[in-house]
Amino acid sequence: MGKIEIKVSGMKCEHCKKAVQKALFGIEGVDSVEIDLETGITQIDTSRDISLDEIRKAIKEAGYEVS
Ligand SMILES: [Cu+2]
Repeated sequence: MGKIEIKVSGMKCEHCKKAVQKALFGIEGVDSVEIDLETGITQIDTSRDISLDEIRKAIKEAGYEVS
């Protein structure tokens, strides 16, 4: 349905990437997550309207920032 692109900062390794993925999949309606570790560019496919605030909060709780 929807596509959201954000930039996540603070990821340094595969472990960080997995933590961000896990945080995003914890949000209802997140169908797929593609993360480029080098740039932090994160593409999210969603099956409902998810606010940027909701995404920002989940990522912050995992210990990273949306820039
Ligand atoms: Cu890491």
